[in-house]
Amino acid sequence: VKVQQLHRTGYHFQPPSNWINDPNGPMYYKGLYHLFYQYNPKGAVWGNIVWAHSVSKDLVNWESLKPAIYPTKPFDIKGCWSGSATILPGNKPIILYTGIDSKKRQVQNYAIPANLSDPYLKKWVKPDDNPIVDPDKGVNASAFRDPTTAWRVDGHWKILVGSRRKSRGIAYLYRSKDFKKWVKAKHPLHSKANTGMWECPDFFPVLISSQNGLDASAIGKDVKHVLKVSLDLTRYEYYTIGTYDRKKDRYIPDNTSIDGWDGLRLDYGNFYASKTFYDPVKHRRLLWGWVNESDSAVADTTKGWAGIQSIPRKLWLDPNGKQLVQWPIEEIETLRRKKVHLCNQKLNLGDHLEVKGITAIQADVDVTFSFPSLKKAEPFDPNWSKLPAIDVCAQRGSHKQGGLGPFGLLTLASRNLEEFTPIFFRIFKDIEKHKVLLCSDARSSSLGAGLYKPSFAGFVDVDLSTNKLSLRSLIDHSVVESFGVGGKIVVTSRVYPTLAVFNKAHLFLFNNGTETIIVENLNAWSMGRPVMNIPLKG
Ligand code: DQQ
Repeated sequence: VKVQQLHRTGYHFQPPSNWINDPNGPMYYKGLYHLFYQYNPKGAVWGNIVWAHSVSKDLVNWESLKPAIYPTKPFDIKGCWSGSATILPGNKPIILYTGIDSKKRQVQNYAIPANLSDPYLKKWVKPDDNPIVDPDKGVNASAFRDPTTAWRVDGHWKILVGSRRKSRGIAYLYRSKDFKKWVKAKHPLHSKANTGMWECPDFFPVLISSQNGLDASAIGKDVKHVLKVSLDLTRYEYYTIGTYDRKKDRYIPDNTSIDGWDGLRLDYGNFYASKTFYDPVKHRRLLWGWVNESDSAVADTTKGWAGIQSIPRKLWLDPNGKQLVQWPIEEIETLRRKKVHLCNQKLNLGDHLEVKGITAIQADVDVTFSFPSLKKAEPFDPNWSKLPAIDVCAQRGSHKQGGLGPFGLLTLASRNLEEFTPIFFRIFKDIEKHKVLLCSDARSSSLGAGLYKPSFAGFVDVDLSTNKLSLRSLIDHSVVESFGVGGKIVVTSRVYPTLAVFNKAHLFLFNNGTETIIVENLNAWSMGRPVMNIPLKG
């Protein structure tokens, strides 16, 4: 299959061809960041899964190596599924991953580098004492996967394995002294009724009043914990902030957010099977997520590739302690090329203002809007409080005239707006306070047929006393990753324009509300192309 360039991303992580899904085992080792990922070497659909392997000095430019882990032994002969890396004392990386064994059971295996003096960690060994965790009698062997990075408490290593019992989602806890003999804890770390299979659990500490990250084993009074799971049922992820009781080995979510599928989301759009790791170089916790296609499998096969990884994001606890904040890694700014700047531009009802002079197909846009007051905010329909944000966005969209908003960006737009992906705010007046919706609405993104075009959206808890809202969007051919309010809300969309392609894509600012909006400050850059998975020489 000849790989189609149309819609291929310019600066998002992807291999030269074929299918990818979950990011696996991200880590830093001897000067290099390593990213592994679920990969089909044989085509652009899911199957034949191996751990592909890439390395980078800056998380922007990537070299690809040969697959690190692939089916060879009875304990993984039917597939090498997702997992995580842990750096053991003495700077020794170890990978835990799910093998599909010869009986099609899901088991947990380990792999270690063949040569610790090779910073590329090209060769991995899967010792014969695998698997190290078997599904016991009480565990569903076809729903038992995706081991986390291990953390250590009082000389004991701990990991989670995602699972379910009937429709209850479960994060099983295992303990080990030597990383080889693992014993299941009597109680799971956490579980929740009616959430279905928990894929790719992630469990990590965050600091209460710092943007710095922590190693998985960190403890202290100023530490909270985060539990994130990927829900197979809805294909969305949710997380809670909570307390980790190290004595009882239980996680207790705070009651500041819903512990369930309609709880907090890392991303209100297309983002799944995400995973964080601690970056010891810049003392930060970084997040990767799989951003899959929203086109048909037939189209994926035709174009010869499917799936990308998100831009890595730094993440930390919001000062209010109730949610996480995310921001694209600062390294991505090295790709910024030509810049345009706007300030104090008025947007009246119905205005479209083109942002000219950059490559709108591959851009980084950062904008702050202000408004004179909240008076004109449209009322919040009480019926909407039962609806997910995506449905509220579907009802109001970017077209329906509002009071305060909709205003924002029209990304990947054709000249005459036959196609555009609007990223916008709508502000509603509710009984006690205002509600702010950020929407990334793919419904108008393409004239093409057979596409999944959801009106992705989320509500964001924001202090409106400054009469300002900010938005940053990373636009890249068929993906728009949008960070609202300094990263308090993120929405990612995959879109496939037919007219707004290559140099025919445009970028506009718009306002469709009766209140005048001021573009206080806008910086937009053309984005360059990094080295993206060129095979390492030698
Ligand atoms: N993808 C992997 C599984 C995981 C799922 C298989 C999540 O390990 O549960 O490719 O996307």
